[in-house]
Amino acid sequence: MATSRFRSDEAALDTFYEDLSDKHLQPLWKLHGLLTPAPEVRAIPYRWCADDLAKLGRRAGDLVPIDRGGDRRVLAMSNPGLGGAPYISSTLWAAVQYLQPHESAPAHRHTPAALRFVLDGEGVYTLVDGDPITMARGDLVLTPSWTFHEHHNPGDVPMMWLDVLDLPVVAALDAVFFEAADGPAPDPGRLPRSVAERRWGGGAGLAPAGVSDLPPHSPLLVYRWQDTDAALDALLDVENTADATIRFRDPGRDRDVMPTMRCEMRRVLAGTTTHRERQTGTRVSAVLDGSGTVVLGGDAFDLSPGDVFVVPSWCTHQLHARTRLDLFTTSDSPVLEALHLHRSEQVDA
Ligand code: GTQ
Ligand code: FE2
Repeated sequence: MATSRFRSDEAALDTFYEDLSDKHLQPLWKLHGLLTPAPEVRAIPYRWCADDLAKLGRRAGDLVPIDRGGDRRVLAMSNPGLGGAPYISSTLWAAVQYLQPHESAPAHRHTPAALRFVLDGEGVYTLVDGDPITMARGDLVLTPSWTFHEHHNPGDVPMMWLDVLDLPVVAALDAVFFEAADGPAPDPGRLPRSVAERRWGGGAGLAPAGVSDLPPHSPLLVYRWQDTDAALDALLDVENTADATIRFRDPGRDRDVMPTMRCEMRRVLAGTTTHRERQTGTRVSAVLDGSGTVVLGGDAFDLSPGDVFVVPSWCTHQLHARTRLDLFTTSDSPVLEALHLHRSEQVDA
């Protein structure tokens, strides 16, 4: 494809611009909007309603057998500002995945890392590098970069959950690899408890000593709602506050669960309005429980259980909890922090 051809009324300069174009060169003095005073973000603040996600997920379940639609029955949230790209922002993929009773999504692995957050239901299990992880409401499940994963629904009811991947980051770095596993998944039979969970989920602040071969992500692959819920209650109580956030940690090294994605759970008590803040990087949030409003930039969105919304980079966000609000948030903050590009500020009016 030819590069841009710039124009000038001055004959010599116009010829020069033509020659530049022939050689695929561009003059910076004709290029605008590259070094902006603040991020110019194409993604817009947006909310997907639980009701729409559930109804359309069910229809996908009825209309698209998992073999006809490819490996995974997934509906990607496409940010209206991104011109039709299947991304929720320039850095994150977010989607709902729907699995009918007795269906399986076959094993594969890819360099983009994924996480699942369960907004409702139970019964599905995921094998992560062969380790069986059961999934239930409020659980956070990790499928880190290049780990094999496959989802199975042995139960009698369909199940849907939220997927978030760092796919756009990995794609921008031209580092996407994908591999299907060969052969059918071995039937785990009676489902044992995850080995990772038994090794690393022993209790608060407890981790096995002398482990020298840690993976580049959290060795604990599932964070149970019961623990998150209790931690939030305790924190609200001890801080005597109406707004508390728990961060999911890698228990092996005390850092974010994966190199590219941070996960947090926030609880805001009824009647509370939070500080108005903004930061660089994308935040994807999902309402586990409660109702209220989120103000994103100049737009207010009602929130109900199961709703998903995106806060684009440097867009202000503020919550108002009508009833007690439990909000899961994942972000690309570890990437921004690693590159020293993280900025945040409180912008209370
Ligand atoms: O569950 O394996 O939303 O590979 C996108 C890509 C889910 C998955 C997505 C995937 C998966
Ligand atoms: Fe996958």
